Amino acid sequence: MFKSGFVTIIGRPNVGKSTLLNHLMGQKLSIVSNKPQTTRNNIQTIMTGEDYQLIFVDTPGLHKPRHKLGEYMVTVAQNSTKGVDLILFLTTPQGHIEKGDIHILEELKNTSVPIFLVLNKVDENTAENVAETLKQYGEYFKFKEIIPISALKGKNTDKLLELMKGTLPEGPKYYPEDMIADVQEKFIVSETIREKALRVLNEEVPHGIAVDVIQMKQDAKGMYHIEVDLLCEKDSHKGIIIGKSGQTLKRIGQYAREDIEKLLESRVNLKIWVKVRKEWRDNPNYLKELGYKLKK
Ligand SMILES: Nc1nc2c(ncn2[C@@H]2O[C@H](COP(=O)(O)OP(=O)(O)OP(=O)(O)O)[C@@H](O)[C@H]2O)c(=O)[nH]1
Ligand SMILES: [Mg+2]
Repeated sequence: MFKSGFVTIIGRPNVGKSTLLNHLMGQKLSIVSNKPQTTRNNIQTIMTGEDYQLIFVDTPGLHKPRHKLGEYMVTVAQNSTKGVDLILFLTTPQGHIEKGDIHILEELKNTSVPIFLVLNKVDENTAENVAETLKQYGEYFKFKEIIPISALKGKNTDKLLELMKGTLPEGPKYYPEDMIADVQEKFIVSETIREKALRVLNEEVPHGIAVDVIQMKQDAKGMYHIEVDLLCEKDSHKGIIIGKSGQTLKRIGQYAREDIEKLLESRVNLKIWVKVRKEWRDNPNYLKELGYKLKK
């Protein structure tokens, strides 16, 4: 009997959803950073075994939105809990129930989809903290399973996978077995550049960044020529992104190129143009253009 199902990974920003997805898939498919609100779209990946297929959905962190981009992010994450076979609710050991989690669990109260509580980052927390958090969440909400893990160190993630397989209903092979993600190379390229910008830049600037791939083509020698617009919200941000004698932008480009070369398995010539789009995060036209639009 073949089993299959959709598993959505939800939780507050920065709890490690994308890290878990990458770890389960054994490769980097979703970008990760130490700043909240890194993931902006639902990212679907596919794991196929002998007799099962799991389709994971990584989602943007659930938070109180402050602009239209944020509203979009929260909507896609909320929509991801509908029509799936399992919800992984990720949180971290705080020793108490986080306020943001109360909102999320309130929304999930009436769903018939089974929910696992996945307590991540146990590697950087004390055993007491972990135990107390598990206890409090367990008393507050009826989870199908409760499991402490470290997505970063791969602790208990095999066990989590076994538990997930155990809940799968009988179902079809939704995707061919050699398919691992439903995103295009272009998307991974733009996300990689955004990830490096998040890494290199401080606080305020990175959240207002978007990357638009305007050209991506391969020449006769197999080298890729990629040109992107790196959009930011203010003239002052543009100055920060470029940096003194262009040093900051150069670093972003260098890190991104290294990763993209690995991804595409060929040499890459990457050109990044920094442009200002005032308040693009609140502009429906810009959002649509950049692919932040709800699928019908
Ligand atoms: N110590 C530790 N750090 C972790 C673990 N999992 C993730 N992190 C770190 O937590 C930060 C956030 O990880 P992400 O995977 O980007 O978190 P996310 O939930 O996808 O965040 P958003 O996309 O912003 O909602 C990164 O710096 C990760 O390296 C873990 O198990 N242990
Ligand atoms: Mg993420």
